[in-house]
Parts: sequence; structure tokens; C-alpha cells
Amino acid sequence: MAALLGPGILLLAIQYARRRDRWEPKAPLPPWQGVGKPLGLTAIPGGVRVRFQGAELEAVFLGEDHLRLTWFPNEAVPSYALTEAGETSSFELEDQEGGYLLKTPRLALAVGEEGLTLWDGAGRLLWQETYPERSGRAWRHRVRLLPEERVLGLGERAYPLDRRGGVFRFWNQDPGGSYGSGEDPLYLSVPLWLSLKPAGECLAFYENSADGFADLRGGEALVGFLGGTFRYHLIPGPLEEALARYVRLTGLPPLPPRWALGFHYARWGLRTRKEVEEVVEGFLRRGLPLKAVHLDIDYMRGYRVFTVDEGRFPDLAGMVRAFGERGVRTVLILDPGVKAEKGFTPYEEGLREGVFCRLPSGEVFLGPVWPGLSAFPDFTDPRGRAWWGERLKGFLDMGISGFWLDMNEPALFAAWGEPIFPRSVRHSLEGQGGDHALAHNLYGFLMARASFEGFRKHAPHRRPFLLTRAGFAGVQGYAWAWTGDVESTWEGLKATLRALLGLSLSGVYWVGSDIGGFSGNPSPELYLRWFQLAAFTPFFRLHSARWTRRREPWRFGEEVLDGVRWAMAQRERLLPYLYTLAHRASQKGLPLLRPLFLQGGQPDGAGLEEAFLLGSDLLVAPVLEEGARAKRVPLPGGGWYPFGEDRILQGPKWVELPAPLKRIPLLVRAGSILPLLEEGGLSLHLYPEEGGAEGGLYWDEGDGEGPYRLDRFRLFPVEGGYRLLWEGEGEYPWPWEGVGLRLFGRRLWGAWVEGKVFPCQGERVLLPPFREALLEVEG
Ligand code: NBV
Repeated sequence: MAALLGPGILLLAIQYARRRDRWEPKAPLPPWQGVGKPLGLTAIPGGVRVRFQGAELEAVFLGEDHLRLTWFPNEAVPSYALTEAGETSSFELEDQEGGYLLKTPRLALAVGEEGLTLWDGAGRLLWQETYPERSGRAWRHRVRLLPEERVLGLGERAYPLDRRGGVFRFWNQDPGGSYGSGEDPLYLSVPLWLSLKPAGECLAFYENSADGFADLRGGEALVGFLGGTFRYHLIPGPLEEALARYVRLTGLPPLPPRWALGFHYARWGLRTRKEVEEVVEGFLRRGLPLKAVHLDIDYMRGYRVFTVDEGRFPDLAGMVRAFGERGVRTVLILDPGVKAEKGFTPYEEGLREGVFCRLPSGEVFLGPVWPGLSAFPDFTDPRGRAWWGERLKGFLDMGISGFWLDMNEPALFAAWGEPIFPRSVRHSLEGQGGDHALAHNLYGFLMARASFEGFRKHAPHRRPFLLTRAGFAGVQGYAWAWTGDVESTWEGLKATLRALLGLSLSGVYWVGSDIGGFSGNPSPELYLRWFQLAAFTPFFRLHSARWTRRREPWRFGEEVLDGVRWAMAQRERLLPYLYTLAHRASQKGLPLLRPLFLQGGQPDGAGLEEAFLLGSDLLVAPVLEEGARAKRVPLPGGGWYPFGEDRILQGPKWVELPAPLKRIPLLVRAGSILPLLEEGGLSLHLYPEEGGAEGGLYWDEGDGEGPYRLDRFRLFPVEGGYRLLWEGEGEYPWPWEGVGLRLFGRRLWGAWVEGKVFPCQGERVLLPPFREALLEVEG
């Protein structure tokens, strides 16, 4: 990897790897030792403390459906991931042969001779583990897996969504170069898994930021961490609810500014203002709806963070303003490393204020990254976070709309071995002190938090937009994430979908990938298929490495350009639906991207990654195979309309749908109402099932915290047609002229509102705002 970066960096990378090996001699782990049997117990608020030989277990109910287990002794680390402490709940305690039973109405925990067993309120087995073992700072335990059990989640992984059979590491890492299927670990760790089994579903979250592993190769999960607190939370299913519960515990994803839901463009290697302007012009001239342009490290002076190369990017503020006037926002990349250079203000200030990470000797730790040897802010120090947040002010004042946080695993250039800090580097950890082994996985997450807080402080009337590569449980409260430097191959495309769904099942809902893959040259077909997938993932961005061929949509010929137009047009059209999902996620913690099993089940033999849902109503069936012009789609239970068609297909079953190069199959759940932008206004697409249909809309100014409106639409079958009711709340006025209706399944003739008739024009009827409308259908 370092060789790609030029001789100067290569030399630093060799010197660094040597130094790191000296600082960090490899020591084997001492032998693992069990904790023995339970010896006695004391009641504490919400739970018990159980004594073992040389260890203690604390079991606490934080609500009837949330159990927290903590083993002692341990190294306490501040609880960064959790935003709520949780209220302890009452429970019943019974003595049992060789142990104890703790019960709430929704959970029952048996503390047995050999291990712990957990059931839900209906007596279904959720979790069974043998008591853990210790080795120095490390803890590990074994959790039984049933033959039919599937294990999902575990954060960002280029591995099939059912993780059984794999070994995974929780350790944020830049794979270097680019990655394909099977690469592990990747940039963003979330030590969480979902157990999907007929017996009883549950979610397990390990609140531990140290280097960890999950070995799922056999009939048990062997999970451990090489330090920190061995603490885990168990929440019973159904999984969608458990996930929402976890997201509420670790941070709801805030409502993003609406522009961020549009199409973003990035490219590493655009070296001048002129090159960027040409690209933006290229999109706008062709009527391609570009909403944001991201500037990669090329805008900086010698890659120094917080600088702008005035020679190559003269009057950046002027450029940002001019783009803004044409509806295009500017996002800047920021890397955490601060060039260690005398006279460079951020470095000197950072030194003076003591915000950089240090070696155990007290010296500031320096590692090689883009600008050369650099110092790194300690984001586990409140002063470090505040210092970083202040540095964003200049860019925010200039009208920059968001920041893209890269290299924050944190990654370094090392000629061999792990491209990261030595584990002995010291961190504040909110003043209590600790080493990099504990802080590593938190670094990117806390950089996102620092950026979020700085953004809030210096642009209080705008919603922060942050994109991060690394993160940890809870990062969804501050930033979106993208899946990094994936290779430009069909395998890379599949790995991407897996990574995206895995992140979504780990609470990181705002996710996307580099369209076409980062590091290579996709064929026109792969490029288009990737575009089509990305148009229906929460974050929609084109990006590529500087050594690849340029890939603006018009560079692949007319057919591809047409296909891109279709994908972009669907995205634009879906904006009200997507924005409503964004609001729901921010309030209730519900995922945007959902594997099919979360809702309605799947037909037999369906893999977990052949199709997915965007929200609960739109099924997306991406094409992941070269040459395919049809797609076998697994339909979940219930009725499904091909998008914009009148026929209903009944699930669960497999259907084969056409997938010509320019399109992928989309289906809409029968019983739903989709709010869409069409013909310059808002249209409701009504897709009734027998009982009617229902849908909602959230809308506001698109940024800031002003008034909003929340509309609810309900459609009921009546003689000769349907009755449509519209209820709303909130102060934001209806911003469109009336509302368009399109009915699927039956032919709409017209509608009546307050005794006045409005006939259908083409396929659509345009109505003034109403509380009740009667829809008349033909035949
Ligand atoms: O800043 C350059 C790249 C960026 O384009 C990419 O998206 C990141 O994932 N960055 C990695 C650093 C260099 C990687 C070789």
C-alpha cells in the first residue's frame, strides 16, 4: 500500500514500522482460566451481584426486556456508546438447585452451576452460555448456537449476512489498497449480533471497545475481548424492535438536512478548482440532479488539515457560494493527522493546548500519514474534542455544508504489520487514562462526535452533515458511514451489499458505497448496476481513486447515461418517502435498509441478500450478476405490486422479473401509500390491498429546526371505489399546489372533494388539500 504513495512516504512507513515493532514487542496471552461455580449472591438495585472464585458477575435489568451482564475484575472505560444509563427495573428472585432464577415479565435468567440461560416471557430459549474465562486483561465466553440459528449483524463485514461459519475481529482497520469479499476486519466495528431462530430471537451487544473477536465456526459462538469491561446487553426480539431499542440506547440518527438525501459526487485527484467546476457544470448542463460535491485531500496545501491550497483552489469561498446558488453543496474531507511542522498553526496550537496523543514517555506520538509525520488529536479528551470542533468554524463560515472524515480508524502508513498506532499510546478517556488498546475502536466515533459538536456550535441553524469511515457502536448518533475502498469488481459489489446490510443491522442506518467501487475501472455494466443499487441505499455517492479512469455518468456512452438518468430520477421521485423514513429513524430508531426477513418472512431457499427493503414498503432487487437481464426475486409474505403497475403478486414466493440493463425490479407492498415528487408536486401512489392502504409524510424546510408537518393518509374500500382520509399535524404549511393521486390495481375515474368532482387527467387526479376524498373507480 505505502508503495503506492511515493518514495517519501514509503521511507517514513518503513521507519515507522521499525519503531512500532520496537515499542510493541509481541507477548503471548497467559493461559485462560475459568471462573468456577457461583458461590453466593447479593441483591443490588435492579439485579444481583454473584460471587465466583476470583470473579464477580453483575446482572441488572434495565427495563423488563433488557438485561445487562458485567464481569469483574475489569478495566472500566467510559460508556461512550450508551446515551442513556437506563432505569433499573424490578424483578423476582428464586433460589434454584445449584443456582438462582431472576425474572421480569419478559425475561427469565437462570444463574446455573455451569453458565447462564435466558428465556423470554413465553418461555422461549434466547441465550445459553457457559461461564467465561480470563487471561490477563482478556475475557471470553461461549454461547450455544442451535443448528438452525442464524447470526446477523456484527457491523461492517464483507461476508455473507448470515455470519455462521466465519471468524470476525472487532478492530477498526483500513484494509489498505482495496478490499473484496472475505476481507476482515474493516473500518467500522460494532460488537453486536442478532440471533435469528424459530425458538426466540434476541440481540446481544458487547459494550467493549477493545480488540475483540467472534468465532462462529462451530456449534457455539466464542466471543472475547483483549481488555476493557466484559459487559454485554441482551434484548429479546422481535429483531426489528430489539434493534430499535438498541438504537435508542446508543443514539438515534438525527434528521439529516434534506439535500443530503440527493446525489453526491466525489473524486480523489481533482487537483484544481477548475476541474471541480467542470464536473459540476457537466452534471448541471445535462440536467443530472447533483446535490453535493465532495472535495478530497487535493484541496489542501500539502495535505495539511484545515488548510486550502490557494494556488490551485483560489477563492474557495467564492466557489462554494457559486455552487450553492445552483443548488450544489460542498463537503470537505478532513483527516485527523496534523502535520508535525514548526510554524504550522494547528500543530503549534495543539501542542500548546496539549490535545495530542502521547507515548507512555510523555512525548507527543507522531505517525506517518498524507502530509508526512503527524500528531493526532486525542478525541477521548473533552479538550481535544472541543479543540477540533473550533477548527471547523472557518470552513462553516465559508458555507461548507458537511465534512467527510477519513483515515480515522486511525490509519497510518506502515511498511509492514498493522497500519495503526502502537497499543501503548496513551489516551485521556475522559480524564481517567488508558491506552490505545482501549481507545482504538473509539477514535473515529469520537472524531465524529467532536465534529458534530463543533458543527452544532458554529452553525446552530444548520443540521450537521458528517460522513465517517471508522466508527463504533453509537456512531449513528453523529455521522453517516460509507464502506470505504472496495474493489471495482462484481465480487466487490456483492461484498458492498453485505457490508451495507450488516451495518444497517448494527444500528448504522445511513450508509452507502463508492459507486463503481473505489480502486479500479468498472465495466460500463458493473458501473450501471452499482448506480442502480446505490440509488436505493441511504447515502448515494459516486467516488473513485485518483489512479482510476474518470467516471462521470456521461463517460460510458448513451445507454449507460440513460440508465443513470432512470436511477437518479427514481431517487429524486422518492425523496418524500425517503425523508419520511429519515424522520421515522430519527424518532423511533427504525432501520432504512432492511433485509427481507425483518418483515414478512421469505420464500423457501431465499438467501438473505438477494433483495432488500428500503423502509417497510419498497422492495429493491439489485442485479449483482454480470450479463443478467432478469432477476429472480424472493417476495416476502403479503401482496407486492411491481412499482407503477396494476398487478399484484402474492408472496411468499419466487418471481422472475425483467431486469434490462437500464432498470432493476422494484416492488411496492400492497397496503401502502407512497408519497412521491412528480410533475413538480406531490403525488400519493395508492397501492391498496383488500383492507385498503396507509401511509405517511414528514416534511419541513429541509434544514434547521423550524416547523414541520406530519401527514397521515388512510384509504378504505367503499362501494364503487375508496374513501381517502387525510389527517395532519404540525405548523409547516403544505408547500405544493394540491396533491396528486394515482391508484394502482384498479382504474381511477376521478375523485370528489366537498361535493366537487375532479376527473382524472391521464392516470392522475389533482385535488386541493382535503380531509376526505371519495375516489371513484371504473368498472
Ligand atoms: O483521501 C484519499 C482517499 C479517499 O479518496 C478514500 O475515499 C478513502 O477511503 N483516502 C481513503 C485515503 C487514501 C487511501 C489510499
